[in-house]
Amino acid sequence: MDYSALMAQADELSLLGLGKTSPNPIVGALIVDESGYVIAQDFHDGGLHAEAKVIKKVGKIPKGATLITTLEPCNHHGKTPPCSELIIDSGIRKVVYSVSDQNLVAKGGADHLKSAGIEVVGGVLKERVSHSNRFWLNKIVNHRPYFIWKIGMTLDGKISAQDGSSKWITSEASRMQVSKLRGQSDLILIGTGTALADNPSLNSKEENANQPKRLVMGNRVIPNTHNLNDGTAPTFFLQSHKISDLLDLLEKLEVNQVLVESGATLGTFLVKSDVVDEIHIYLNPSLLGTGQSFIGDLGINSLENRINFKIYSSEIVDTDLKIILVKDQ
Ligand code: AOF
Ligand code: ZN
Repeated sequence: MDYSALMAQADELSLLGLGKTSPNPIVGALIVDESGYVIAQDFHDGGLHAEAKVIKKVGKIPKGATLITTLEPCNHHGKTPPCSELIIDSGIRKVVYSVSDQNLVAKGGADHLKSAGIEVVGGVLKERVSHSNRFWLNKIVNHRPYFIWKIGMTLDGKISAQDGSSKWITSEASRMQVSKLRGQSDLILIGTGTALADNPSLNSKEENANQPKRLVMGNRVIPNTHNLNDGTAPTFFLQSHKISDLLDLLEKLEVNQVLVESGATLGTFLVKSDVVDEIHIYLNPSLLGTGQSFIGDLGINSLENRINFKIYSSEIVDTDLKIILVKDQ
């Protein structure tokens, strides 16, 4: 049986849960019959665990069926009973998973299944699935959410012109991608400067989109008439400039991932605070010369102290170049 192809399918499914599962992981699962034919597939969307959903879908498990799941089945009584027990009771004799569960309260599912005589294979497509679940996995390790900073800018790194105009620097296709990313996000963070200057809604324009929480950081007050107060998504105002206050609030809000759509002030502050894990740049090949730069003074005066990122991917999106950067550890 081609476990890699089946795991790739489970991974694709898991991505449908992005933006819906925090503080929990995204998980995709399949049940295949003896010949490898998929008889049920589902993903975690904040309710039942993915394994429980597929087992429920099949009902009576046929002999020789295998469970394929992107995450090692849990072994604890949390919001739901342990999936390990459910699997043992279901009659499934083989479990294939990708990423081990590092969550101290839930781990140990694989060993428990093995001790019940179930054949267990772990680590299939581990790198790919870990990347899909990087928000949750990072949170377990770093005890803070994963920050993605999205920037739409000109070739010379400007996010608005001298007269303040900024609509639009990037193509419509690029902005559609950002709209999709919003729908997959747990929370969108901006500063009061962007809130007052752009009056953004920060909504995803996708059909039936999940609308992420919104958080505005800074001391200035945002008038009631602004779009951020339109009630379309829970919105929070943090009147502070301290990173510890931000991280404390994000902890309370139980988010795995934050999409930063700020200007230079907040962006620079977050880079200096060493929390930016990933940057999505939409680079439009135009020049302004003057205007607002996407980043401010980082207090670096020598090349040897520069902050390095690695290129994860690059892609042409209509008129723009999209570059995804990750922190160079
Ligand atoms: C999920 N969905 O499909 C799987 C999870 O908060 P609880 O009780 O739902 O337990 C969450 C833990 O269960 C989670 O951190 C992870 O370790 C494990 N597996 N969680 O939300 C799922 N399979
Ligand atoms: Zn579970």
